[in-house]
Amino acid sequence: MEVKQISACPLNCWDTCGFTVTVDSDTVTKVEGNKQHPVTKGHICSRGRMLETRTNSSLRITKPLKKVDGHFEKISWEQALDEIAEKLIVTKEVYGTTAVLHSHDYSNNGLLKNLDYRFFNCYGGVTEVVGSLCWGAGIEAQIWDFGNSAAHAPEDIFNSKHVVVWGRNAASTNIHLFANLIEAKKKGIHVTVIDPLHHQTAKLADTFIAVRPGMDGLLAIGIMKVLKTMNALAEDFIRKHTYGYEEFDKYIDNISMDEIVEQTSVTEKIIHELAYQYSNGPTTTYLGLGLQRYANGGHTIRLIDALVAVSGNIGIRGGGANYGHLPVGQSFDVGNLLLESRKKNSRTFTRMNQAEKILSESEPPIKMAFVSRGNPLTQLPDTNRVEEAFASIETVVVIDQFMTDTAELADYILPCSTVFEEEDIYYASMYHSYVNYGPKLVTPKGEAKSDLWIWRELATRLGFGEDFAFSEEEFLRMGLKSLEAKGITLEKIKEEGFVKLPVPDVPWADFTFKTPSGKYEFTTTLPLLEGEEGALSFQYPLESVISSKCKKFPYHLLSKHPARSNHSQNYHLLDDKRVIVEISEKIGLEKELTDGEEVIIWNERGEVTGHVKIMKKAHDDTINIDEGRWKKLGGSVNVLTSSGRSEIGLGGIQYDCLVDIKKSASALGKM
Ligand SMILES: Nc1nc2c(c(=O)[nH]1)N[C@H]1C(S)=C(S)[C@@H](COP(=O)(O)OP(=O)(O)OC[C@H]3O[C@@H](n4cnc5c(=O)[nH]c(N)nc54)[C@H](O)[C@@H]3O)O[C@H]1N2
Ligand SMILES: Nc1nc2c(c(=O)[nH]1)N[C@H]1C(S)=C(S)[C@@H](COP(=O)(O)OP(=O)(O)OC[C@H]3O[C@@H](n4cnc5c(=O)[nH]c(N)nc54)[C@H](O)[C@@H]3O)O[C@H]1N2
Ligand code: SF4
Ligand SMILES: [Mo]
Repeated sequence: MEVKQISACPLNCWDTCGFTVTVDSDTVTKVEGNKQHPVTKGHICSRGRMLETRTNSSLRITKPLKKVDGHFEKISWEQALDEIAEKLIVTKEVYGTTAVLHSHDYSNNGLLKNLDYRFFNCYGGVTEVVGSLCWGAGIEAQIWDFGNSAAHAPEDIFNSKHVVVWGRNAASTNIHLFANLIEAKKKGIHVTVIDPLHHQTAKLADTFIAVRPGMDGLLAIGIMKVLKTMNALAEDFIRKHTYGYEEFDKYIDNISMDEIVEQTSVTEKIIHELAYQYSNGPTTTYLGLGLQRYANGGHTIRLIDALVAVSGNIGIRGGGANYGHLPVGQSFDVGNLLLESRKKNSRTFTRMNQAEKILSESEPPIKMAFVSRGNPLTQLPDTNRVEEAFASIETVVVIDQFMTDTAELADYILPCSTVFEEEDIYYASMYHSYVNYGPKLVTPKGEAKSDLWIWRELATRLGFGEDFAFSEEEFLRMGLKSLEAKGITLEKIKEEGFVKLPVPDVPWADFTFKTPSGKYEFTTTLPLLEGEEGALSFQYPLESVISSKCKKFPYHLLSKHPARSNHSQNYHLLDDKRVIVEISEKIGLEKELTDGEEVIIWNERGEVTGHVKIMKKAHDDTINIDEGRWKKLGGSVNVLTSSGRSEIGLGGIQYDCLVDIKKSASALGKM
C-alpha cells in the first residue's frame, strides 16, 4: 500500500529541503518536496528527486567486497569486519594508531554521520584531514571580521533595495535563493550578479558583471574608493563599531583606479553604479564559495565584507554579507558525540594535499586508510597524485553505495545505506536555520548497512563496544542536549518534521561582534599563524594574468558545481557521457573552436579531453569544466587543479588554475 512520509534531503547543499516520500511495499517510489516546509515550500531539485534512483539503482553495491588478485570478490560481513578489525589491531601494535588515515568529506549532512570521529577517537586517535575543499578561506575570513559566519534569514531579502549575488550560482546550487531572486525582481528590487560566467543566475540579473577570476577583492576596493569620494561611508558605524579602519583607509588610497579597471575587467562606470547600490541600501550581498577557492580567497571575502561594513549594511534588516551560517551547526552538541577525550594520539594532514603527505610521511607511514562520506579520487585536487597516493597504501577501506573512482582503488568496500534506509536529522550551516527529520522508511538494499552499524560492529571487535552501545535515538538525543533547554527535542523534530533553531534572523543587530575587540575588525586582533597577514589587503591569485605561468597557460579554468549532480554523486546515473568544456567567445575565436569540437585542456599537472561549448558573455579569459565526473566516465577536472591552499583558513584553491586548450589530435585528423 502506498504511504506518504515526511523526510529530508541529506545532500551537502545550501537548501536542506524538506521531503515528502512515497513508499510502496518497502520501496521508495517517489521523492517530492514537503509543501509545509517554511523555507523550501515543496520545491526541490532533480538531485533531491534522484535520491529515489540512487536508492533503487541496480548499480548499488549490496555486499561487502574484498580485492583479491586485483578483482573484487563478495564476502560476508563477518569476514570483512573480522579482517578489517584484525588489521586495525596489528597496525596499532606495530606502527601506532596514526598509521591509520581517516579521509572523509561531507557528502551527507546527517548528525549521526559525525560518529566516524567517535570511532577513531576511541581507537586511540588517527591521522585526520583538516581544512576544507569547499569554504575554508571564507569562513576564516568572516571569523576574522565578525567573529563568526552568520547569514540573514532567507526572507530578509525582501527588506532589501538592492541584492548583489557575488559568485553564487543560485539557479543551480541554491534554488530557494533563486526563487527569492525571481520574487524580489518582481517587487522591483534590483539584482546584480558578479561572476566570470553568464549562467542561469546571471541571466536573471538586472546588471551582470563579468569579473576576471580571482580579482573580486580589487573590485570591492574600487567600490570603496568611489564611496569615499561620494562621502557615502557609514561614518558613525565605522567610528563606534569597527577596529583598524584608518590603516585600511590609507591602504586603499594607494591602489589606483586604473589598476582596478585593468585587472578586474570592470569599467569605472560600472564601479560607480555598484557604489551607488551599496550607498543607497539596504543592500544585501550573497557571497558564493567559488570566488574564495583561490590562494587569495580569504582576503577576497574580507574585502567584500569590508565593503558591506563601510557602506553601513551590517546588522540591519535587508543588509548582510551572507556567506556561511555557522550558528546552525553550533546549536548542536556535536562534541558530546565525538568523545574527543579518548583520543590519545593525533596527526593532521591538510585535506587538499593529503596525497603529498601520504606519499612522504614516514613517522609513522600511512598503512591503512578509511574513506567515509567522500570520494577523494574525484573530488580532491591534483587527481594523478591522489591516485598514486591511495594506490600506495597497503589497506584501503571505502564505505560507499557505488563503485566510485575511490572504491575501485579499495581493498575492502563496505556497502552503506541511503538516506531513506536509516534514521537521522539533517541540517546545513549555509542558508536557513531549520533542522529536518529523516526517518528510516525502507529496509536497506541487499546487505547494505548504516555507517553507524559499521562503526558499532568494528568497535565491538576492537574492545570498545560499550562506547557504541546506544541506539540511533539515544545518539540523536546526545547531539540535541544543548537544545533541550530551548524546547527543541527529538520528539518535537520527529513530530513536526522540521524545527527552526534559535538563531537570529538578522546577525550582529546589536553591533556587538564576536571578535577579540568586540568590534568589526578591518585588521584582525586574532593570533596569526606563520605567513598570515592580519591587515586587510589585496593579493593576486597564485595563477593569474600577472604570473609568469600565464605566458605558457593563458586561460583561467573554473570547475563549478554540476547542475544535475551533487558533486560526484549522480554522473553514473545520468545519460551524460561527454565532458563539456565551456569556453568564452574570445577563446573560441583565438583558437578557432566551435561548438562540439573535441579539445584537450592541459597544464603541468595533467590533461582532460572534452567537447567545446561556447559560453556567451563570459569573461574573455575563462574556461569551465563542471566538477564531479568520474574517471571512467571521461575523467575529473581535478586532474588539472592545484593542491595548494588559501592564504588563510586552510581552504582549497581549485579555481586558481591556469590552462591552455587545443584541438585534439583525433579532431585534427578528421579535418
Ligand atoms: N547543483 C548543485 N548544487 C550544489 C552542489 C552541487 O554539487 N551541485 N554543491 C553544494 C555545495 S557542497 C556547495 S559548496 C555549494 C556551492 O555553491 P556556489 O558557490 O554557488 O557554487 P560553486 O560552484 O562552488 O561556485 C561557483 C560560482 O563561483 C563563480 N566563480 C568562480 N570564480 C569566481 C571569481 O573569481 N569571482 C566571482 N565573482 N565568481 C567566481 C563561478 O563562475 C560559479 O558561478 O553548492 C551546493 N549546491
Ligand atoms: N575542481 C573542483 N573540485 C571540488 C569542488 C569544485 O568546485 N571544483 N568543490 C569542492 C566541494 S565544495 C566539496 S563540498 C567537495 C565534495 O566532495 P565529496 O563530499 O567527496 O563529494 P560527493 O560526490 O558529494 O560525495 C562523495 C561520496 O560520498 C558517498 N556517500 C553519500 N552518502 C553517504 C553516506 O551516508 N555514507 C557514506 N559513507 N558515503 C556516502 C557518495 O556515494 C559519494 O561517492 O568537493 C570539492 N571538490
Ligand atoms: S540537493 Fe539541495 S535543492 Fe536539491 S533537494 Fe536537496 S537540499 Fe533541496
Ligand atoms: Mo561544498
